Amino acid sequence: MTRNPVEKTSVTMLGLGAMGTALARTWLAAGHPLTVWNRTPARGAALAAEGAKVADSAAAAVAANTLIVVCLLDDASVDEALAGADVAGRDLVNLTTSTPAQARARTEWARARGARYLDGGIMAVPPMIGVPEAGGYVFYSGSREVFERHQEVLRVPAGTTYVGEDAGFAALHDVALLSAMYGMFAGAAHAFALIRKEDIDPVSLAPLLADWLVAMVPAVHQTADRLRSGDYSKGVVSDLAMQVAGTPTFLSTAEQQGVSSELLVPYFELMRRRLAEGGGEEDLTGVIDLLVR
Ligand code: FVH
Repeated sequence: MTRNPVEKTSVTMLGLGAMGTALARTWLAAGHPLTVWNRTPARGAALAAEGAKVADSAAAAVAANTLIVVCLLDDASVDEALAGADVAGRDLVNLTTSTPAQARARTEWARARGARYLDGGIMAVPPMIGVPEAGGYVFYSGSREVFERHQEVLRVPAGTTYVGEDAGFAALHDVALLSAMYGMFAGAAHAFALIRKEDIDPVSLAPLLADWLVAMVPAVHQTADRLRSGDYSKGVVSDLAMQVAGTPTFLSTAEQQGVSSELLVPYFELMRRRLAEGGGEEDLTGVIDLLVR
């Protein structure tokens, strides 16, 4: 049974951590009959009070419905949780953070057991779930059939962005975006470190920093266009030769401020290598080719 009288799809949710609980709540609130399971049963109590059925095993939760959503700590916990479950005939949607290789292997795992598989990468934190204006969404990849069949249900907690039939692509997009985010956080950390010992209020730097980062964001579109065309020099405003010439200023300033330059040095080193290879008239796009082994 996967439909109730008002045609809301029944959902099974495996994993009631911070994210699983947030997801589960949105389906309950939207009127979807919900069966939940969590390794530590106490975490299901609040959802039971809100109307969820609590299964006493992952196998029982999987047996209850066709649509099975999994949101556990990592790929190993998915293995452990599903070890005794019969997933044949199920639509398995796995929102556990994994690597592309783990997602592809999980597709084969599901296929061998007669299940259809859709992988997901969540671009949101729990408070953004069920709050459309927060802008959170989930990358999906793998079975297009599963995605299209359940799109309405999957859209309840957060937006959906399908990125292809290769099950590894959702994880790859997820990790790509989060990697860029860590680069941005690293740059911001260095900026705050530079002013840390001065009479400059971090709160006054913050809006300047945020506005500057936003002003630089369109550069990612130029980078993408250059990667596609293969021409890294056309229309370049700030060329690599000029930028490398400026790097000693950044390193000396860090030194004078008593700040480690360990976050900057690896990137500057790549810029220097690309310049040495003859990329002086390019922008920074050539660094990407040095990273790809
Ligand atoms: N929370 C966040 O900010 C991020 C946002 C982006 C996506 N991530 C990913 O979502 C997955 C789940 O994250 P979470 O926030 O729900 O994580 P926890 O609150 O730590 O809950 C972990 C759940 O996993 C269960 N679990 C752990 N190990 C096992 C196992 N061996 N067998 C069965 N279940 C396991 C754990 O159960 P319990 O400790 O309560 O018994 C929780 O249900 C994750 O991939 C993030 O990267 C969240």
